[in-house]
Amino acid sequence: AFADGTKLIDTQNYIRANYAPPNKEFFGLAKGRNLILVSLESTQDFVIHSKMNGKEITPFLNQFMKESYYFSNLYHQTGQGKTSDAEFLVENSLYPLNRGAVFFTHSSNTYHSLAKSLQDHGYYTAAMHANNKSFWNRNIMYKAIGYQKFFSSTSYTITTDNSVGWGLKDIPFFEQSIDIIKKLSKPFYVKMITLTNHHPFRLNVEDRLIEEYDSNDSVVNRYFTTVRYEDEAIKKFIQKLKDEKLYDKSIIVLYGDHHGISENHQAAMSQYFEKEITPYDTFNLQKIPLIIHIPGITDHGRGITFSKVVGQIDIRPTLLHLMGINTRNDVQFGHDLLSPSYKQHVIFRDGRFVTDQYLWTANRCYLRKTGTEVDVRRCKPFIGEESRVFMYSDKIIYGDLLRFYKARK
Ligand code: GP9
Ligand code: MN
Repeated sequence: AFADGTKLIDTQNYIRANYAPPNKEFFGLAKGRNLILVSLESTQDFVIHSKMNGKEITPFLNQFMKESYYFSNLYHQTGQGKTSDAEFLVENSLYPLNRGAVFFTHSSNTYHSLAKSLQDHGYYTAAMHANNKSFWNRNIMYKAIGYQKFFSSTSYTITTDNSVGWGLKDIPFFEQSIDIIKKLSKPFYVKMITLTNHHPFRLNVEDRLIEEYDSNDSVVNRYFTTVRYEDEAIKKFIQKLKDEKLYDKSIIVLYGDHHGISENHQAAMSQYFEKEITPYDTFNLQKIPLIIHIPGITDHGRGITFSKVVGQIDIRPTLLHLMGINTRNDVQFGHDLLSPSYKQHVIFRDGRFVTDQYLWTANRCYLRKTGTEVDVRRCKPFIGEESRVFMYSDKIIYGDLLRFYKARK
């Protein structure tokens, strides 16, 4: 599929050899629907189905995921580019860079993004985020990703009353977004990014739907309240989609971008979990939720929780296949999570990895399911395997090699 194939032969061979064909049972289940993709700021998976002082932290999501495909072992793979790295992974199924943010360093590259694939199939594409448009260089990078329109802070009514912390609160963000969304030409793809659950997790008293946690760490204490608020915002948003008759014709996808509580908050976290936090636990705190909701398909008792070990890199092919779009010739490093040939092996820049059986971190090998530390030799066959994949992915970014890509029809 390359005009200048010489630069990419190894990479393409690697990608072809590892291609995971779609699962016939799932392929095209959301064909022709609007795609509403929501990036959930700093939302880790441990809050799901958990309680804090007896109260559910995500009561709405806990119900919603029963009516969805939910991936309970999905690890984020972001680096210094944080939210933007998550966006990059999801759009392109390429790995963000080892250092810096690819949104800044390679914003004039050609990408064959999710947005572009959908646009090729007749979709109108837009991104919505109530922050300054140049944050993370989005105003430039979004052109390369190919969103036809970026609704940033200037598209929203932002006042001191409806703001907190980083800006517009999530509830008014979704409310105002609905007015924009309902006017878009259909089918559409909108990528929305929440903001309230961002460090340092500030919230007005009237928006606190649960009490703060009671450790010595005010950041961790507040985190629970902003996650609870975000949950409420999503609940209201889904209701609005129903009110506006947008719900039935859409596929709604929610994913956490990266962790919100860093390793600097171990004491409060071990108080919360009532146990010492080991490197194994730290690794698993890198899990974020992925919820794929297809009205009429995944609801009415047909939701499925998938416990396979997966990564953010896999979201793009999974969504495209659900939407009935082939990715056989795409240059992507993720695999369709619903494919029968999906291989559980998630890699990270610092050499850590996790497979169905093992978890490798801090030069220790653990059994993934139990956290039992085992002889490093058990992990040996996988150690270092990631470097070749990152080399291929980086080569594409550094060489801007997708400019040679021509989609085969
Ligand atoms: C800012 C928001 C937060 O617009 O996406 O970015 P983060 O600090 O999480 O990367
Ligand atoms: Mn973020």
